[in-house]
Amino acid sequence: MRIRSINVYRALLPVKGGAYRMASDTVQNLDSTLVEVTTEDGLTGWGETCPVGPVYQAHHALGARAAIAEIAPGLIGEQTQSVRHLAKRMDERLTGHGYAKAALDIALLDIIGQRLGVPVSTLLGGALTDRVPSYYSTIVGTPDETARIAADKVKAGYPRLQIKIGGHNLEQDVATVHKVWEAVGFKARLAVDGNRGLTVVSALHFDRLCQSIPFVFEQPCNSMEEIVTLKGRLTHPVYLDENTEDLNAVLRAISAGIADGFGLKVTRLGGLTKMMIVRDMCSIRSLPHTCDDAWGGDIIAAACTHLASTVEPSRFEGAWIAQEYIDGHYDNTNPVVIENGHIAVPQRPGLGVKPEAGVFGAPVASY
Ligand code: 0XW
Ligand code: MG
Repeated sequence: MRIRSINVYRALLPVKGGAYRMASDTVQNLDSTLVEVTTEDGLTGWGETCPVGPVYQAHHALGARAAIAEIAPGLIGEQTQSVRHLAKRMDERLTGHGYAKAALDIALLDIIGQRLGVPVSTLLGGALTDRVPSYYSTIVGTPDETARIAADKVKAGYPRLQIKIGGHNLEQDVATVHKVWEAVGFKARLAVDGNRGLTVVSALHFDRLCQSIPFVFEQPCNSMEEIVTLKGRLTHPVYLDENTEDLNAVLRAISAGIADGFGLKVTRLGGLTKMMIVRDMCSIRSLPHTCDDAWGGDIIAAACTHLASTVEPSRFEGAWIAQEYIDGHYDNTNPVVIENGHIAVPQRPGLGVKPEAGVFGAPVASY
């Protein structure tokens, strides 16, 4: 069945609590782009891409919509049974911009799943579980407040915490991680995320001053080259996040042994189809990873959860979704929610989530 139309919508997602603070940027209001792809026989599939502001990585909301404007007209009339065909058509229209193509990739999988009567997780190779662990990500804050939040979130059932550091002084970062460790100890696995904010020098000092605390050190410095220079000099394992800009970057990080694991974002890698490849590359080298996106509502949360359910659980670091920071849902009948630090995998055909009629207002573009 062929694509009849593509509508593009915008959703503004104010950050619950006021602000989400990382070393690289503080964001207060996120601008999400949704695509609704309709086939000639009236099936609709949804996709979403929502950069966490324009600074976190080389993505921005207007860029996503401009890229979709280049691509979408060329998809009208195309067959929907092959994601590979759709990927080829998208690449013929626009080079790069995987984070925009990701929304269309997700929407197509939603359509195929509904047509076959299977959840998207089945199209991704099959779920290994019906409930995936999530992790809680704190914002850059004071040591005492961060430790209090960390303890609360462990009590709420999160098996893993990600503590944000960077963007202020070393003393505060060191104190934060020590206080969190005193508060939660081995009750949760810990990641410490620098969000590109540390120099090599400060990463080395921070690492040594926290030597006895077991955590993984996520994206300490800006570039993969800086992180290469840390190799052999750090106590803690290093995970890459923002530097995994595409499949080639992941391939380099794995083959050169630069990363011990990854914080992965579905849209940054170009969608679920590309994420499957990365999942399998990580599996070959037994590398742990997350399955997240930078931000977004129920559609992207469902996409992350479907993929997460297909990752070998012993190597899975959790699916981060923005639900804790967003008021309300696109689909109040089948919302994607975190309960006891875990997310139930949608079981209905396709993504298992359908935005309610009119929830985004009028489309901002139609093709
Ligand atoms: C914790 N996250 C998944 C949410 C924000 O997008 C930042 C990100 C990260 O790990 O850097
Ligand atoms: Mg990160």
